[in-house]
Amino acid sequence: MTIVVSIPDARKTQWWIEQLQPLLPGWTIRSIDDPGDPLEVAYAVVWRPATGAFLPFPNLKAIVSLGAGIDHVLADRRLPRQVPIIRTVGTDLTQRMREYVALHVLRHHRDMPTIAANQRERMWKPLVQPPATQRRVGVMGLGNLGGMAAATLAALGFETLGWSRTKHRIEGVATYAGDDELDAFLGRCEILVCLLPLTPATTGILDAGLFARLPRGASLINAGRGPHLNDDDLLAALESGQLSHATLDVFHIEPLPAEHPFWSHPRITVTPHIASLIDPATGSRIVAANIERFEATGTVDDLADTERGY
Ligand code: NDP
Ligand code: OXD
Repeated sequence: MTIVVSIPDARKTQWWIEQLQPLLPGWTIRSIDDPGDPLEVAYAVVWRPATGAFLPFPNLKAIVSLGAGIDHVLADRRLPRQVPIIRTVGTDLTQRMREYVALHVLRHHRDMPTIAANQRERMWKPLVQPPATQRRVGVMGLGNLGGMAAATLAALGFETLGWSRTKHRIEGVATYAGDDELDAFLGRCEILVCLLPLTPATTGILDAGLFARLPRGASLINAGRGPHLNDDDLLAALESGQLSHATLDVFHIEPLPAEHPFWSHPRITVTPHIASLIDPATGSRIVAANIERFEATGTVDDLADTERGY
């Protein structure tokens, strides 16, 4: 039986194949571009697969997303809807996201963008910020990543809030749930972190209406997905002073096109979708364990709910 790997970068595809093969000795692991007998293909391990990529494989048992998000798989209009999707999550992913969120929340909290701009002008201007205990930070999405990020911010001393679809309990975090509690949550967020999955309900959620409900001068960190954000609304909110700064890791089009205004905006920080990732060395162990468990039991903990979209 065969496992095919599909990643838009041939070198990375090869790297994953080399890491997975010794862990799954009973399987033949091949690139999706050279799958051998298509009837033998039982699993596809993928990141941003091409439209229709799975159609040649009628015996596919599951699709393994090489990431926490499954939006890149569901985006395929010709996806065989009955095939389960397994997310790849693990301690590397949560650890890296905790680091990214802590780094950028602290950077906004201590107004490092202004201090860096002052340095460029050789300007010695001490800025006094309140301690973290007097800074309110909100996290949208309290799943694997958002839940851990919120706990990390609370441990740093921030007054931490969290919002999700259903109610969560996290020590030291004031939690809100559903559309009814969104306004109460937003009204308190001086720094807002988006770690939502991309679904029809969350597409475009970071728009002018949402920004208007934040305290004036709030800042935004989006490490969820690019289409959560209305780009023009962000530029207008920065222009009006409703928002003071944004750090963006994800974009409608990736790589972010060279002519996009975000690149040169003085109050936008662009990072190239590196908030968190799973590398083949550790990720392959998680993928292999999930495939073995799925083979044995027909399910895994990291099974996505394709109806819900995450
Ligand atoms: P999870 O599926 O574990 O958690 C998703 C969270 O979002 C849950 O708390 C869920 O609520 C909440 N949520 C979903 N829909 C809504 C809604 N309509 N309203 C309110 N809350 C909602 O996901 P992860 O934490 O593992 O990952 C989150 C996302 O982070 C990924 O989907 C991906 O897009 C992004 N990501 C980005 C990376 C990067 O490097 N930039 C790296 C990895 C992931 P509930 O718990 O109630 O269901
Ligand atoms: C993911 C990502 O979904 O890296 O894991 O964006």
